[in-house]
Amino acid sequence: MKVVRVETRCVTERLAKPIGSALGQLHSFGCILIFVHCDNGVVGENLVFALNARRTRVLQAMIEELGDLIVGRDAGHIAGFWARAWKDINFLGHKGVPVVGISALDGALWDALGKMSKLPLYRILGGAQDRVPAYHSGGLWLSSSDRELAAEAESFVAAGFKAMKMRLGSPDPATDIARVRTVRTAIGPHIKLMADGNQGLTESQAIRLGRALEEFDLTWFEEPLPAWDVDGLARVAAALDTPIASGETEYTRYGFRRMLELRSADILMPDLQRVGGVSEFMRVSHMAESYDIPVSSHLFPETSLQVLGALANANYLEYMPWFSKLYNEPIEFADGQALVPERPGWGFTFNQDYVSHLERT
Ligand code: SMN
Ligand code: MG
Repeated sequence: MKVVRVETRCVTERLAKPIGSALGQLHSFGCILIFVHCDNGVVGENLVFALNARRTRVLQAMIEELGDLIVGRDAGHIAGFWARAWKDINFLGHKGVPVVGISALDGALWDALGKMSKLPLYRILGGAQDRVPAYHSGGLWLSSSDRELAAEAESFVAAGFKAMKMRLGSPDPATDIARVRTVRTAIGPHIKLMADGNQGLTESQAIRLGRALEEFDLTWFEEPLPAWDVDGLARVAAALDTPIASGETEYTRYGFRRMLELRSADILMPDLQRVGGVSEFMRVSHMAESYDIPVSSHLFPETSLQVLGALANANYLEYMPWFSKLYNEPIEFADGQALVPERPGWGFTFNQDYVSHLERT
């Protein structure tokens, strides 16, 4: 099976209501859809995105530029592509946009391999489980009022979720503490609750806030510090009983190796588009296994699900409903767990009608 062509399509999705987070106001996201066409008719699909549709076309150009490394070659030689691309991006750098470009093509090649083999990716990748605990991440934003927080949290429980994540980052830490209390009171002691600092705190602020939040039995305290401060994060992790989760803004095995060596986090959260695709998500997760550290996915639930299904150290799938309309198939849940599809490849295919509709608007 040879690659004959790489196609990309750029669309913008608007959120029904703007969202407030420590990362700023979110009102839309720009997506690049990738289609890797092969000579036997198989098309491998994948998706990368940019918040607020900012610089989305830079990603598109990077993906198209890297396309020449796979066109005319065996689509199943994914590790070969990865190694060639790693050398090729040396001049531009081994983080950021070049790595997103590798991730985009890597994921599409894995989908093509699954479709050609008629197997879901989690089976090709080794297979650990066919369901993964999921937490709802599509709410409990900084922009939610206290009343909205409680109502959203209750609606997630009513929908069958047994875990959910809220955002921190209020100017006064007392407000963050009160908001966590509101959500914990609404859901009771048995539903798992995570909280995301979105890099908004200093080391001492994170330790103080983390200590004040210990009583709420958070499953994790996520990204309290700026992503580059992995040394500071290790000190925060050592100071708190609450587990620290981090890694959504980290790149490749080299970034994660440093986090593991420093013991910066108790849970790693690779993001398929930043880590380096399926190939690098697997490498990083296997490396984490050697430190007895679990991994949780970041965004991209439709694609991350197959990867977590292949990992014995997977703990949670982040369920974010943002991308669901782009796909023909919905994610299915049972008992708070996401079911890994037995369909080939990702098991999720783009809804071409909806994509064409977005292109026209
Ligand atoms: C997040 C991701 C994308 C936009 C805002 C916030 C967050 C998460 O860090 O973990 O979902
Ligand atoms: Mg986060």
